[in-house]
Amino acid sequence: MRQSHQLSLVGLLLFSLIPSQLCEICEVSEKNDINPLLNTMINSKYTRGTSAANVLLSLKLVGIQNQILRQKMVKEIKHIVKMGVSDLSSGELALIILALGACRSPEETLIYDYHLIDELENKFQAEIKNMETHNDNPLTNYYQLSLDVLALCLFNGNYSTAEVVKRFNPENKNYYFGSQFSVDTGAMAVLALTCVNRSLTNGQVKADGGDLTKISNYTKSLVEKILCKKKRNGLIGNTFSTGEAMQALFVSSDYYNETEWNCRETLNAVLMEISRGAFNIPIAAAQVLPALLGKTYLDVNKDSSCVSGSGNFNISIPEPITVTPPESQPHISVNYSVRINETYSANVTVPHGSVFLAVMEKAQKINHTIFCFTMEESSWGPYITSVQGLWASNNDRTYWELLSGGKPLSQGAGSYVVHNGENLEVRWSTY
Ligand code: CBY
Repeated sequence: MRQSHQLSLVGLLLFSLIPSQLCEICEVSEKNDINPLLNTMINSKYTRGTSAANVLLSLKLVGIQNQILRQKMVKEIKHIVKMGVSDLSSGELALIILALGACRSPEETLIYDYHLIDELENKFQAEIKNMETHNDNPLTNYYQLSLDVLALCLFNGNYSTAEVVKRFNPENKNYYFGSQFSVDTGAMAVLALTCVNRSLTNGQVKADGGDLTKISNYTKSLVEKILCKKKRNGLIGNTFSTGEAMQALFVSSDYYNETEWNCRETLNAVLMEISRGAFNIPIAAAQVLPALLGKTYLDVNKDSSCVSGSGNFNISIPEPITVTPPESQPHISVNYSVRINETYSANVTVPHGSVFLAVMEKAQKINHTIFCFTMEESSWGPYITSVQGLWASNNDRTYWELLSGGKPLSQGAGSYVVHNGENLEVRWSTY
């Protein structure tokens, strides 16, 4: 064969390899891109409770060996476990188990010393019991029930496959908030169902063939629903659900066609959001990180995944936060309303750069009867539990929805920065 022919054959061969390689490699190549996420996790003063579990899980999965940060999170989790886990919700405990148990590290023993698997089995039972007595509504939500099944499945806890089949049908209302399919919830359910499917397939857990078929069908349908939520820019659901949607799609590639999802496009959209500073609270950074390095929560008991040599990330020293003295801050004014059946409104002036919560506090000062509210600290920041004495309830699927210009916000009251002239609202809603 002439040399030029040989060369062109080699060229052809290389060319034919490129597309398939491009499809498979969907991980950040420039490690600096994820530094803002690491800095958020490091610099945060308050990485409490579930947030600490999320951060530890994430660091372990991607193989970040920063001992100071890891020890800080382990200490926080240890403290919670020692105080007693009865006040934790089922999903909070499931996350703690995942974080402690990931990657065979010394803190794994806490799971067994404190019988955390038994505790989770009980909490999962309590969720099911509540569904039986309260019109199919769990104590918490299906995102947490999925975390429960995932942790029980990965750490050999007891759960009934029949119960999983009964509860996790994709048409179940608990996957929806209002008419909207919750991508976060669907993604977590796909991870849980994939774990159950794998246990059934390799004989670890016994079940009849019908259950396996149903679990496969559910997974397929959930994956379809997730892919339907893909936006033009590549995000799936919104900024904060995309990382978990990616994890779900990584483990379920048998259920969709290569042409249905361009992982690179989604990855680039997330990188864009990182550069915009969107993941500026520890839990948001922790939830998106594993997917960016091709990891999923199903890798927690895979030895190989946790020592991925990603140890030498360039983690920079925290930059001092510059605080502008309050006097020099210009003020902005917004319209704030509380809507139950009637709408109660007020014009509220707050310093430039204030968050939604500051508006609510200011309004409360103006008129306590109309604008009084209560909140609870959650891993995502303050969650508004009541306004005007009217309380949100999981049993009734009621909550206080936050809106701007009539559109629901994708951030909570402690994170959303308000703008001059904006029409903000808290609305009594059902989901
Ligand atoms: N985590 C949980 O239990 C929460 C699960 C979750 C699906 C979660 C989103 C996803 C996640 N990754 O953690 C979730 N939200 C739920 C279940 C709920 C419901 C809570 C009640 C229940 N049954 O447990 C409910 C009421 C439907 C809900 N979320 C309300 C809200 C609004 C809160 C307003 C308030 N009263 O304070 C709000 C602000 C939406 C709105 N416009 O009113 C909201 N949620 C948002 C924005 C979010 C996202 C937070 C993003 C951010 N940067 O702050 C979210 C990530 C999350 C937390 N909710 Co909910 C979804 C998203 O945008 N992708 C497990 C536990 C162990 O940690």
